[in-house]
Amino acid sequence: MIVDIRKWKHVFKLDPDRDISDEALDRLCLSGTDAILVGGSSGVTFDNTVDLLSRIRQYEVPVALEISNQEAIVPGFDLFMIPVVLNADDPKWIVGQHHEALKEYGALLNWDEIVAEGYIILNKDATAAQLTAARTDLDAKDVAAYARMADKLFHMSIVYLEYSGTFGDMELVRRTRQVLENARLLYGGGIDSLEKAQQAADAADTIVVGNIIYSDLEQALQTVNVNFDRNGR
Ligand code: 1GP
Repeated sequence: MIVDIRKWKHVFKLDPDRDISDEALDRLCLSGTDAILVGGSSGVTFDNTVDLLSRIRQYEVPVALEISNQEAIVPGFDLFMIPVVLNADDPKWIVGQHHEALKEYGALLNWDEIVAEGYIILNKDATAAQLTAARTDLDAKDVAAYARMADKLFHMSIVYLEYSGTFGDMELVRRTRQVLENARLLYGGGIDSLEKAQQAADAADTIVVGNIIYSDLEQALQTVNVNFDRNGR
């Protein structure tokens, strides 16, 4: 399946390391979301990723893998998303892991199925922030500079503002989106209601809904009803 991420507005992110019932998965996959993104910051293995992929594959919804470790690269996804953490202090998360993976698999990859994501992690308490030693104390100008770096310097198709676990600063999200010319702005973090989904949708191009799936499925499903026509793109 050829996947066009430019059409994605709403995405559910599922963590292979967390349990989800068949019934919940059924409702998520049939919800009308644009895609399911599989990924997590810890405990992601080849086995739990294969298991989740095979369950999602019973549905027509596009499914992408956000690769966070080399051992959990599972073939068969529609798209592979590679985070490059622009504000990581540990270079392993900017180019180090990528270098290792390309040494191993570089000649085998189908580049049409791969996109780089310029990640900017902004919640200092998020597991991903700690893992990558991200510098999260950034103002709007800092974030804009990283966003332009991803968009104009590195020609990445995605800039991902990651507030995982907390709802972010929507004014900063809006301002960041304004500096992008080609890249799509994904926002993720703390969307736990339709109201917050709408605020994020008014500021970003695509919203990513994660944790609430596991704590309040009904609220998570509500977020699909967000209206994207209000943000002028
Ligand atoms: C996590 O950006 C996603 O990578 C979504 O964040 O889990 O806080 O919804 P939440």
